[in-house]
Amino acid sequence: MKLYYAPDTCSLSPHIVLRELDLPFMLVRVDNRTKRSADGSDFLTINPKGYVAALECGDGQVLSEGPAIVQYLADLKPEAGLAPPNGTWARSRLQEWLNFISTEIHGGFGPLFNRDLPAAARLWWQARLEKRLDYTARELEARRYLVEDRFGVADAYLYTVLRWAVFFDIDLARWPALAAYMARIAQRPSVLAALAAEGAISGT
Ligand SMILES: N[C@@H](CCC(=O)N[C@@H](CS)C(=O)NCC(=O)O)C(=O)O
Repeated sequence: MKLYYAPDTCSLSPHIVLRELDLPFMLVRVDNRTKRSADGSDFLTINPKGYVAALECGDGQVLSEGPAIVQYLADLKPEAGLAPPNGTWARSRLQEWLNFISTEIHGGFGPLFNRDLPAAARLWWQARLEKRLDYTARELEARRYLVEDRFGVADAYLYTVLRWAVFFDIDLARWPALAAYMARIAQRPSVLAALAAEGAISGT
């Protein structure tokens, strides 16, 4: 398998999952500005949507959309327990979290990356995002991980997007449960190895 990634982006989530599962894979870095891949390919021929992550699955199939990729990977090795079995209540709970992280947190950070965003709009988006963080922190006051209280693919994704807080001076220490969660996940060997391999630059 080949994971197309860019440092400090959402592709860290499937990267962590690949390492958690100890699956064989190659990393291919994408320049998000030029849409060229480090292996020389035009990334738009790999993922016409033009964004990471994309997973080339080895049979010519390319899967995009982080929440789909991490579930695909987890289902390759169900015994690792990174996602509950399909058809169970816990799997629906996982999908609820993945969708929330994708639309409300990942999508909530999105406009903040726009340097031309007017200040009033920036404040509005940041306040909205912080409400989502309030909710997430309340959930994590009661448990260590998002689903079934064991590390899983939703945690890889939440960790990945919460790392972006540092770019916008959003201090996660305001939410002790989130700060503790980030510190806990940052210690995982899969996370340390993925960050080192990507040469990631942000703080957490
Ligand atoms: N819906 C996609 C969004 C992926 C996404 O936002 N990728 C960003 C990095 S976090 C990207 O590569 N952006 C480059 C661009 O849009 O040109 C997913 O969940 O995988």
